[in-house]
Amino acid sequence: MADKVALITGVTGQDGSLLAELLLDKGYVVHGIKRRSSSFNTQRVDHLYVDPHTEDTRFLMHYGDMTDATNLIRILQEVQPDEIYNLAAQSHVQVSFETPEYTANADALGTLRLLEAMRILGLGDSTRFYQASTSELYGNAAPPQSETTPFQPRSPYAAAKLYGYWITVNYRQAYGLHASNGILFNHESPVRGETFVTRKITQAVAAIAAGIQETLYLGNLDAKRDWGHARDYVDGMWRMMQQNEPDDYVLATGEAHSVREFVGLAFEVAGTRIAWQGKGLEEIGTDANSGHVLVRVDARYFRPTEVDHLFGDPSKAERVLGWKATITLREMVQEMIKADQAALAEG
Ligand code: NDP
Ligand code: GDR
Repeated sequence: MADKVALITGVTGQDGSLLAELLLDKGYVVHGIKRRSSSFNTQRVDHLYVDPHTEDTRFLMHYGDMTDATNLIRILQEVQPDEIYNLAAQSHVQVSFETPEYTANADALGTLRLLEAMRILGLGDSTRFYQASTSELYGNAAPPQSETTPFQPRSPYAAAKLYGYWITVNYRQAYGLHASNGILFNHESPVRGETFVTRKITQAVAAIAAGIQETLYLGNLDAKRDWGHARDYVDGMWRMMQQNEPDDYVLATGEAHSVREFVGLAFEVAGTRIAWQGKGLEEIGTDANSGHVLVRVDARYFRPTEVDHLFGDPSKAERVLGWKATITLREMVQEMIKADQAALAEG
């Protein structure tokens, strides 16, 4: 039997790069879509790339953009994938308040463009589709959130992803596509984007320990998230695509922590105990030994509407997919800080 062929949109992102590694390990031929950029944007996948002129490469990249339908149609026609993983998105919640129209174009209409491309090319019977849906869909809904919890999106990002979720469900119901939503809670890794809160914290902890940064500025310390490790989550995506029937699944750890707790854990892993004082914008986190102020609150990082408390109920994924988060929060924080310290040491 021929090797399976996967197409990953957003292959240069955190999840895209980790999923590409997983699928290559499983013997897939992996195609990825990357955006044209004036500077290099393929650092996360450069190690997977083999020069196609010299060796038999199983990892190929195509220029493309979720806002360009004809380009998506052409790539799908060329690649004829068995599985499509739609991971490309303007994925930053706070940035979506600044770029709501672009976010809707890439995240909502981009999903529609891919599904339509599958239909136009008659790939409905041969190609399976994964949509990167998100716990942000739940917004204000009380935790724990599961597949049956009603969505209450609280940002332009979440509203765009809501369309992506429902258009995926609609194409499954209307045209019988094997199209599934993974409703994934926050997942992180050493290759997490530097402006998401976990990586911002681990990079700062490494830099403060090395004496090259004094203070970490953050927004809402009270927000609670269910943080897992991205390696576990890309495995869950693949499992969804191996099911005979398409469906929607929550992937989560089932545990929530505040941003404040994450900060405390990250400093603790690096050998510093944080003592908290004050409230609101005046709150500070100090080194409990020296009294130095290491953490301050900055109003610029607050969002017009916040999602206060997310933690997921992954029991359906556990039951049907045999999936469970395997990496603990502490293990993940240790891995992230170690990687950030190593990067600093390399200069
Ligand atoms: P990243 O932000 O790390 O990666 C996003 C990817 O999408 C990058 O490859 C980016 O390219 C690409 N991209 C952005 N806009 C476009 C566009 N217009 N056309 C083509 N490609 C584009 O996100 P993650 O890897 O963390 O997340 C993957 C997906 O999962 C996203 O859809 C995200 O919304 C969703 N998600 C993520 C969760 C998480 O906790 N990580 C949780 C739930 C859902 P470039 O590298 O050039 O910027
Ligand atoms: P989130 O992740 O919005 O949950 O979206 P992010 O790490 O950006 O924020 C998590 C929480 O931390 C609070 N916070 C800060 N956030 C950032 N980025 N920077 C700060 O300085 C800061 N201070 C406090 C935020 O207010 C928020 O409550 C991520 C993305 O990957 C989405 O694409 C994905 O869909 C969801 O996770 C699930």
